[in-house]
Amino acid sequence: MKKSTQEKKPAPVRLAKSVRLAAQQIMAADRILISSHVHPDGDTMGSLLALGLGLLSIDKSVVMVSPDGIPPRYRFLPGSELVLDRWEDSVDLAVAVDCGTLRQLGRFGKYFEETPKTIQIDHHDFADVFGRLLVADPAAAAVGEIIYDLLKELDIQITPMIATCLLTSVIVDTGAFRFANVRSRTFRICADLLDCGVDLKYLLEEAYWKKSETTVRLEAKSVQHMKFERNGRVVWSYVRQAEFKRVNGIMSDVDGVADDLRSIDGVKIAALMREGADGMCRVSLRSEAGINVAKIAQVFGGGGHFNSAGCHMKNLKTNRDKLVRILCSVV
Ligand SMILES: [Mn+2]
Repeated sequence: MKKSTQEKKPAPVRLAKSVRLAAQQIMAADRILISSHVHPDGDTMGSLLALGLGLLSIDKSVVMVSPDGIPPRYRFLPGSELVLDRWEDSVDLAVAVDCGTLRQLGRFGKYFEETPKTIQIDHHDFADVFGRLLVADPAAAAVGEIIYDLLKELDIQITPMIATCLLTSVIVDTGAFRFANVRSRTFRICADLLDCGVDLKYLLEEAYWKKSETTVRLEAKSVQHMKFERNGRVVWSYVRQAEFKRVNGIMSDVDGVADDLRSIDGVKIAALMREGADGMCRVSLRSEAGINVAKIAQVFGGGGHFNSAGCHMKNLKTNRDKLVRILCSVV
């Protein structure tokens, strides 16, 4: 999830303090579980791996988990082969990266209810607090920026592998530095990461440019299905489960489509609905400055950022009409 153009008041003291507390809890823990969110994106994957590899480098016992595994497009990330999608043993500290709600942790949510110490590292504007320690910075373009601070606090050396994970997190959540969430500190952190030895050309190719043929075929479907409302101010589209199946595709293949829809001249709100195998539908919302789509996502039990949010819906027929009506009412 990404983007926000809302004015934000950073709280540097509180943030620095929570980063310090997180570092203390990490150093005191024997076995640490770090989890990404369901439907993982580059921010949650890069943050998970950067923190996991960092802690392994100082000989901490770490379990890296991702409830939905690793999408093929992020398997180039260093350490991705260490990430598990199942884990049952207990741990004494659980850390969630880039998760705005407990539900986003899927099957690993139970660790955040059962483990005595839990840390939620997040940058969503509209999030639930479920971690006993919250390390949140809504001004951070990506959670990778907060992980960078945490690694510095832990005095962990940022190796080229760790830097690659962190830079991926920032590149993906800023749409390769195109979104309004980019701040001067984003560039400062990225400049430092480049100095740590990242191969930027390779990384941009892997994390940003490269698309599978399946992705392009599914993007074509989403273009075919576009519906414009309110004189082109609202656009919505969908990809059916049968269409995913026909090209052997998965939901993450069309991660970029919601942003593409929003980039159409005149569009103020864009919605993309992806139908899952279980009949559940995943909705991604994007908006231009001034329109809070996280609030709309919350109506359906979701959340996210001011200009980039998402939710899940059952009963697509009824809910789709309701969603489109709400989208049309705010522009
Ligand atoms: Mn994020």
